[in-house]
Amino acid sequence: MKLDFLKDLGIEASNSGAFDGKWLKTRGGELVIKSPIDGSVIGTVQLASAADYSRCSHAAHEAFLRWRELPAPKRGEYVRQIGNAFRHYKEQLGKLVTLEMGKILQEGLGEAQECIDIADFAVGLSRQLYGLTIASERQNHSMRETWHPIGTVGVITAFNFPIAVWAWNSMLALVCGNSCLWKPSLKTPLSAIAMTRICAEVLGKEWAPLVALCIGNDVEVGAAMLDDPSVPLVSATGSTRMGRIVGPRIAQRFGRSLLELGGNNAIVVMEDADLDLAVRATVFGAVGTAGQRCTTTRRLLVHEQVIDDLTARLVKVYGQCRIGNPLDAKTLVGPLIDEGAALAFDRAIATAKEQGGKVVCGGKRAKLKGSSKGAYVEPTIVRCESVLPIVKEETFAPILYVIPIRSVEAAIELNNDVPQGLSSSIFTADIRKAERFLSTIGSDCGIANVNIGTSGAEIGGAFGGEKETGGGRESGSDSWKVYMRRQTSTVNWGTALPLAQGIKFGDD
Ligand code: UN1
Repeated sequence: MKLDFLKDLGIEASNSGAFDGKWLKTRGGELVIKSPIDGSVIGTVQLASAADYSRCSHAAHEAFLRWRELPAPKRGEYVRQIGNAFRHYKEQLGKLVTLEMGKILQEGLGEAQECIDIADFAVGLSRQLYGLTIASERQNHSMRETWHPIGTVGVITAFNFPIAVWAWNSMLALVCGNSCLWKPSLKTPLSAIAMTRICAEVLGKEWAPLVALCIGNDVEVGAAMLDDPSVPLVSATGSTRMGRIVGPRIAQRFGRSLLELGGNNAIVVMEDADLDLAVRATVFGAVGTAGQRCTTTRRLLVHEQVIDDLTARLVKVYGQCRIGNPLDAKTLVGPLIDEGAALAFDRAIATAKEQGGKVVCGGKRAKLKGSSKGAYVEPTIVRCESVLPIVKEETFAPILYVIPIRSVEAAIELNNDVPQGLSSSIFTADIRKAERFLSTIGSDCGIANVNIGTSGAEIGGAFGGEKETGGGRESGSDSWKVYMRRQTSTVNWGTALPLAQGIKFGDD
């Protein structure tokens, strides 16, 4: 594999895993990074220790104290230049994401584009951090709400989106007047190093500590961040298991957490749906990123009149999906992140069979031409006559459970009958069914779509979900508000001191 492009991104054979405005000489031991494509070594990272973490946190906080005083549109100007730098490096970034995470190149490039998009969004936002004026009940008083920076935003990211989810958080955090401190997945640290280098170059010496980076294990670096009083907000993406640790621990110190955890997303297909669209959306949603998005389609709830037809069409398309090297333009399914993920896939298939599911296609490790050390699996469809216990679990692999339904009401009930609540969609030509799905008595998810799939959201909307998905919202819309503190101010411009609620106190 040609790795020359890594040099353009500043990635070397051995890399420091901590950045506080300078790359530190770290003390946390060496991590060897292997590509999931073929197991080849693509670099090493010197991990950060708890002491390295403290340096990064301190530098980020100091930078914040100065940065918050810069007018927001001026901060936006820096982010504009960062967005342009992302544009400049888009090809290399997309390729690095593919190399390190294993998603196909088209999706790697898509992820780099998502970083560009959120930077652009943040630039506009830097002139729109709008507050509110409120009618005061008291004469000669004015009332308003304003938004202020909060400090250093801790960002914990998962392997499946090595750059985009950090960009959602950090680009907003920067225009809001905060600094960021990133703890990326230990499975994809090189992508984090590349992004940090790009941003640091644009920010220059004065502002580089705003994008601090600390690559280390959960026990030392993760725990330090969760307990760090100078990190008022931690935005964490990962499993529900992780969220159960992160959420309460931050709450313990009255910190704020923004959690984006597991999903178990369903597409509902009604009898009147456009099946061509439903097939395409399902394949992208269930097979894309080898089933490793939190928005991946894991359940297909299909009206009994069309379930056999739709399943047959899907089996045909699944049979044509090429599995292999994700850098190859013809490939649609790359490897899973590692052998552990493939074992989870094996286990889920075995459990589904035990519980009465019928594997309609796939279900095995993929046999590739030539030898490969990657964890390649076949995209799999499991037909279930009812909801099996395994269907309620999120397995980060391309397994789609197909379940019959008789009505839109039954579909909504099943859609909501899982612990997670991230994304959902319905395929129908009937406005009544579509609107019911989106209504108060419809899908209980953070994302509910009509005639498009569950994954591949645009950055303009708020992203996140309910229940065990954690309740956080990041990316577009008014998600920026979680990165700021709100202040309510009442100003008396008169000469009397009337009290609210008409209270008379003393002689007035
Ligand atoms: C994730 O899997 O953590 O909507 C994020 C999507 C992407 C983001 C997924 N834009 O599928």
